Amino acid sequence: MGKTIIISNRLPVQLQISNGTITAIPSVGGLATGMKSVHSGGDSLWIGWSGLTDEEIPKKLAPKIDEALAAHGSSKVNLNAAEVDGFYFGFSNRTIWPLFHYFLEYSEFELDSWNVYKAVNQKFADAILEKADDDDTIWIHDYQLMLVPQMVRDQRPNISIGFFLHIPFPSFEIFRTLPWREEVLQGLLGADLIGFHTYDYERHFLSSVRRLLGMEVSFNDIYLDNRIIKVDSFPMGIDYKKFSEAAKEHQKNTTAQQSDLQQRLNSHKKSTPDAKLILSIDRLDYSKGIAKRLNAFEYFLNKYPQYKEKVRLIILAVPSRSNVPQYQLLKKEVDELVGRINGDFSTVSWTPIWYFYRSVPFENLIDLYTSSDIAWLTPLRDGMNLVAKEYIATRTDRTGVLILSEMAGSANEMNESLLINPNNFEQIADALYEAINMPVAEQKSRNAILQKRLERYNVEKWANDFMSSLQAQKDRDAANVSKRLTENRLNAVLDDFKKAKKRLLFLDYDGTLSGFHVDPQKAGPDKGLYALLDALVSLKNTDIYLVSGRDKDTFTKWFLPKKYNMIVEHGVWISQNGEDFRMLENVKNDWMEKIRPVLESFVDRTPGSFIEEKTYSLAWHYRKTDPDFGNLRANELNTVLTSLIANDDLSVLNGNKVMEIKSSNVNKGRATVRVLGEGDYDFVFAIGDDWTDEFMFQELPESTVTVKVGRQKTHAKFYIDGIKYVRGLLERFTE
Ligand code: GDG
Repeated sequence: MGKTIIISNRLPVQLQISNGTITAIPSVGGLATGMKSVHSGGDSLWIGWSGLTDEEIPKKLAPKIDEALAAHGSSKVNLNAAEVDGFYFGFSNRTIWPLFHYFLEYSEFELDSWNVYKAVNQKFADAILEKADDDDTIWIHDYQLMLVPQMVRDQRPNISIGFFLHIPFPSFEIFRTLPWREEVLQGLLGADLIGFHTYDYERHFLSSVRRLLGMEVSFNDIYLDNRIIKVDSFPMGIDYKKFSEAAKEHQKNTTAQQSDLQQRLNSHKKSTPDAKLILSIDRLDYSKGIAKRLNAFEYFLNKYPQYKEKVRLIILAVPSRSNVPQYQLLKKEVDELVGRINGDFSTVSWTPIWYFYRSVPFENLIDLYTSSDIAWLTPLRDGMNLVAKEYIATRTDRTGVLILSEMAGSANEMNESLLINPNNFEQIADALYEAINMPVAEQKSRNAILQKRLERYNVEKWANDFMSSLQAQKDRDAANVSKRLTENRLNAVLDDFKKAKKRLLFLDYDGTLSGFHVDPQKAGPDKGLYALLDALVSLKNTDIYLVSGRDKDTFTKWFLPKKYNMIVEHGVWISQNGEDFRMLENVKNDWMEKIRPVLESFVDRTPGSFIEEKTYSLAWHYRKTDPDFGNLRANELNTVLTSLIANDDLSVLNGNKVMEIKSSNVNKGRATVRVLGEGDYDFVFAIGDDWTDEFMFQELPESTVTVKVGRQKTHAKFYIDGIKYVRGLLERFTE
């Protein structure tokens, strides 16, 4: 078993330099805790930035820092101030963060910061490569490092890589505005497993992969030439025990043991026993909806004036990214709003909002959670929102009401809270009213369900689930490898080929000898392909057949002058030794009159699709359509055709982005078997990539060497990774 390497922008350790000495203090954040089970013992390493730029680290201390970090199983990536600026404050936080949180108007598309982002991602990748062995497992975290998976994959093709995104993945319509969208997707696709908090983010990502890269996606698998990538959702949990235990301990504190903050909260509660404390905690970030929340609070006070002096809103806004302009503006806006609302509503004995702009120690966090009657969290977008989960975990007597924005990932798992749309002030005001008046029994029954779920699916379970899924992906890959046409297996095939007295090779054309083009007429043979086929055809005692679903006119033009043997239209026509095509199967085409108008109606209603008319079949192509829409229409067409052709001897072939209607007694399997019967062959080989080639793989005799191009499910004996390996393979026969 190899080791585990975790990579995140920041290390789970805080460095402090004072009086020339270094201390490394482990951070207490959710991620660090969650990874405990993964990052423990001597067989794991955490790589990240220490939080200090090169300029801030005195030269003399550098080796000491490495030592101090090593003691915590950590290793640092060095970044200078310019790198931190372009990579972190620049591309990560001025481009990706706003874009992925749907703040399109805040997203800056600066080439310079993109270049720094790329360079710094390469630094992280290099740091991994320096430490990684082939059997290690790499887990890369978050939006700052989206290019790292592919950078590592380039150098270590077989290493196991997982990636988890902690923020939302936006809808394709948003993501497509990024100038470097393809590069970002390609970067992520270096991973074997890509994890998101919710199914929505997962499906947005898959949709972008299909639409922008044109890749094949089946359920939550992405098919690459030589790998299958799994995409899944893993909703991150919290360290439940830590919060619930801290709350229990907190209750046992004597007055003397209580914090200053707790004593103040207590005296406030004592003076106004029936007043409710409403709490909100977030980093001061525009995605968290703090300004809107303040406006909504004002709206509530106007709509339900009876609650003046009966509620108090505590806002803890934790300073964050304060050198990004939007955050400075937000700070100003929030300061002003708090000032204005307090000015408008305060009385001699009441200030409606207590506003803290700072971060507080964990102890105070627990004071706030346990003292507040209501937690009110209204992010406009939030990957998950752990504060919501932490509040519930600290409510050991099960009282308390959570009002949560449905735009937070955690809303998916917290249905028992009061879910609101953060833009709907009317709804929010009513939710506050409901929370204030919710009977204790109802609070308890809601929280009981929430607590049970949070306790079970805690952060440790989350991390373990991700790691087991990554392991399963590795195992699945290993199982698949058993069918790969490896060098050893190929050598055995070539041996049989050489020994054979008479050989027969069937070669599919599109997707095997030639790549797919949006316009099928452009996928004609190139010089290299002619040269390869000439070499194969000139082999002694060897018959080569091109086997295709294409129409005979196209193949006549491309290949008849070369006198290659050809089977076209799935087996309707055959041409041997340069003779004109003759019919291999007796088929009719009188059914076409009935089917053509149906296909035409689908072309009319499906932009980008078209009909290809062959002598004995009709094909509806939809490669150029919107992928979702095309699939939807293909399903629809399938249903329509199935009922239409029930009494005819016709069948529908579902190929790669094409549906073809033709006589049932025509297929590549039947045609190749007939050709096989014409000679005394003792070596037979067939290669193809799509569904229609499966007929060959199934119907040719067991002794045939059948090869699938790509990793999809197949009846072939072997597979090769992708079309780019086909010609190299066929060349081996000519050596
Ligand atoms: C990102 C995504 C996703 C806050 N103030 C103090 C303090 N905290 C702690 C909370 C909580 C954490 O910080 C905040 O986590 P969130 O999940 O709410 O939000 P982000 O920081 O934006 O995190 C988010 C998360 O990644 C995980 O994937 O959920 O959507 O944006 O744990 O307790 N802790 C202390 N003092 C404070 O003043 N000690």
